[in-house]
Amino acid sequence: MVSVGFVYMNSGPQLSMGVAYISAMLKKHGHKVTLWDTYYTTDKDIINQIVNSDAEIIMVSTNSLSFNHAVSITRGIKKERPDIPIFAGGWHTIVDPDEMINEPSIDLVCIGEGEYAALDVVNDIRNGLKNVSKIPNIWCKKNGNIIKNRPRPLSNIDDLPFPDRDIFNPLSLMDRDGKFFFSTERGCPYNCSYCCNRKMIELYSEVGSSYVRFRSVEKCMEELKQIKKRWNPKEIFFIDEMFLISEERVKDFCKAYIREKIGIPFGFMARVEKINDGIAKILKEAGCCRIHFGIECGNEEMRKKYLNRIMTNEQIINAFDVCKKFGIKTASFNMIGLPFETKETIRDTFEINKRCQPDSFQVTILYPFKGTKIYDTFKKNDMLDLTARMEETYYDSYITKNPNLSFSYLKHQQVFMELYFNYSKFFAHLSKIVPLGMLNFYMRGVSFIYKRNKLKTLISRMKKYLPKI
Ligand code: B12
Ligand code: SF4
Repeated sequence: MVSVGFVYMNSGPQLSMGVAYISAMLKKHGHKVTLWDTYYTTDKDIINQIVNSDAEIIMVSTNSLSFNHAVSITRGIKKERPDIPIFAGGWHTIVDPDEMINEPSIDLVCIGEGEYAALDVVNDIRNGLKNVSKIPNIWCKKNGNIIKNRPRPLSNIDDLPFPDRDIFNPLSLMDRDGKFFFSTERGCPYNCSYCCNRKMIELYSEVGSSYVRFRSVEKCMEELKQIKKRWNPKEIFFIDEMFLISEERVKDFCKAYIREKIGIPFGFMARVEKINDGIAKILKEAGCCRIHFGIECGNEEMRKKYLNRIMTNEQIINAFDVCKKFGIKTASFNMIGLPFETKETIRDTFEINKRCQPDSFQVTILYPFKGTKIYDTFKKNDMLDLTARMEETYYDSYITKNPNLSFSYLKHQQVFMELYFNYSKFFAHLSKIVPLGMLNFYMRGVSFIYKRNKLKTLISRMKKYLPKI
């Protein structure tokens, strides 16, 4: 048995499905896993506790936004305990493994999915990590050199043990609205320019593996029944990139959901092209209560040119109408601050949402991640400002410069739209008295206060107690 310390860079109180799967795999093979979660513990406490623990290896899971924070923790640990190997994985390692392995406090990185790679590394600990330079998916340092092993062909997700939710703080198991995360699939076949998914597709095509993989309906039902018995959540949310990829599978899934009497309302994210009356009816009968759609940008041309999202406004409107018809709630996800965005294209995003009337709405200022096509577009056009503000969520990070629009204009439009659509009935009444342009102008004061982090967090926490207007 090896004692593993896992540091999870958590910007919200949310579990990481990746950490949960890796922990399950390690525990299944007799290892001990202790989690340190940055949402609940200060860096100082994490470092102190780890250096005084029995951990024989430290694993760190970080995305790109929390990379700097992760490094400040790994450096703190390395300073006190240079003898403990530090092993990093997660999305920043996937999009920029070079930056990760060149960080002096990191000894090993995992360039893709981690369950089997982590197991091989942990099994090699007692051997003094002599074999790591041969473990697929692992990059490591040896005698001053960096060894870059090939990717490991992808596994069948049905062969993995069910994710270990027990290592997390129970508050992380559900989001603020009580949605319990569940995974039925991995990967997505689309190629949106701002999505890191492409990195995984490219990585695994090198070894002939398809990144898009499904769990069998039987395995999903078995895990769902366990979850129902143990936690009985009021809603399940499938965190799959693409729950609706295969209509046939969704039909089988829904039939089984009814047959096995799971009975918990569920929701998921989907592409608008994938919804129609037939599938919506089946979903509704099985208990589907909400679908999250990415509209992203209301201007068709811009959506296609810069985001590589090839869908029409008509398809978007139809998806929202179909959901409304079947009583399925909708959420709309949007981005502003696209390359060469103008006031008019932001207005298009506003208008399409006004037409779609989502039940909930989110708009972020586009944050281009390294390794994505849109990052290259911003870079090529000298529209990146890497000295700019970076926080651990993309709601508060902004690293682009737009030739047409200032940051404060974008921020104001973000806040205006968030308030307008999340309190749409109130604003619909108000805009009968005050013209929309004027309303938008007078909201500047509100958005200035709202964008101060503390107030924003407070409002989002209070949201669930506020009456829906
Ligand atoms: C569902 C989802 C969410 C959910 C649940 C997230 C969760 N923590 O599980 C919610 C909505 C909460 C969410 C939030 C965020 N997300 Co998100 N999310 C996803 C999505 C669609 C699926 C994630 C998933 O569950 N995958 C399946 C699991 C099994 O895989 P995994 O978590 O990647 O873990 C595997 C590997 O990464 C690796 N691994 C991970 N950690 C480690 C550690 C070690 C030591 C090793 C060896 C391996 C390893 O092994 C794991 C198992 O194979 C991905 C897109 C995608 N393609 O994955 C985006 C994605 C991961 N999210 C992203 C982002 C940016 C965020 C936020 C920062 C957004 C924000 N709020 O600003 C937050 C951060 C959340 C946090 N807790 O800190 C980006 C990350 C980009 C990047 N370069 O960093 C992605 C890739 C989307 C994108 N833009 O392309 N997200
Ligand atoms: S549809 Fe979603 S998951 Fe798929 S590539 Fe586009 S943004 Fe990524």
